Amino acid sequence: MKVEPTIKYGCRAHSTSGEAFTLLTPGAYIQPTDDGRILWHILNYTPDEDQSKTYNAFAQAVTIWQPAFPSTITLDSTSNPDEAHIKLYFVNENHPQYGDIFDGEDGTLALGFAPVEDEPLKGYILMDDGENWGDMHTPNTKDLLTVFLHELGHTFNLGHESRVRDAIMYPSYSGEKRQIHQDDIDGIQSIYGQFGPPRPGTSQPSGCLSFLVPFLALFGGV
Ligand SMILES: [Ca+2]
Ligand SMILES: [Ca+2]
Ligand SMILES: [Zn+2]
Repeated sequence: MKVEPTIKYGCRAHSTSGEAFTLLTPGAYIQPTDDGRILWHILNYTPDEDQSKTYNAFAQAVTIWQPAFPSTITLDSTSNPDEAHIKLYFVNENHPQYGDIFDGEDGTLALGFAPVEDEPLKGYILMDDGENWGDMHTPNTKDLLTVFLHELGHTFNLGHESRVRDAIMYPSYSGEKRQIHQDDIDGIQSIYGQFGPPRPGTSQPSGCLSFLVPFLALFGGV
């Protein structure tokens, strides 16, 4: 019998029990550009892994999410952080603003922030560089792609899905997950189906209770 480590992602979401996917903030979504793009940008890199491998893992995570969206929306990279809806940022313990958010190895791995206007870190994925990151899960490394997939879900406004262990939005990390689940797709369709034809069998948004820790004391550019 496999014992799952008690490593948790650090999103600040609560879900009601017995529902399907949850949303971090009902009604919130990323407004695509006029030509239908949702843009992402990598602000910095971890010293743990080759930059190209980290970049490729993030690009792959985006590619895995893409089919969940209507065909009118394209997830695309940008070299301009100011226009990016989603920004990836690695935080080490000495960081002047965010150094106290994380907890070293294990515990919280990363934080993903919903696209809500009053959230200073909206669209940010903060990665705990107290972890040892890698391009696969090993006893000594945590898998970048798996965590990117999960945190991207939060930046799209998905909350946790505690009932479906194979969902990428399941709250705990227990090794590699390299795909998203129908439940994750249904969640994206409930948010972004407004931008294109919904897929057959798309669920309605579930009610959910969520809150974001505002990190107001940490507000500022990075
Ligand atoms: Ca940690
Ligand atoms: Ca590290
Ligand atoms: Zn999470």
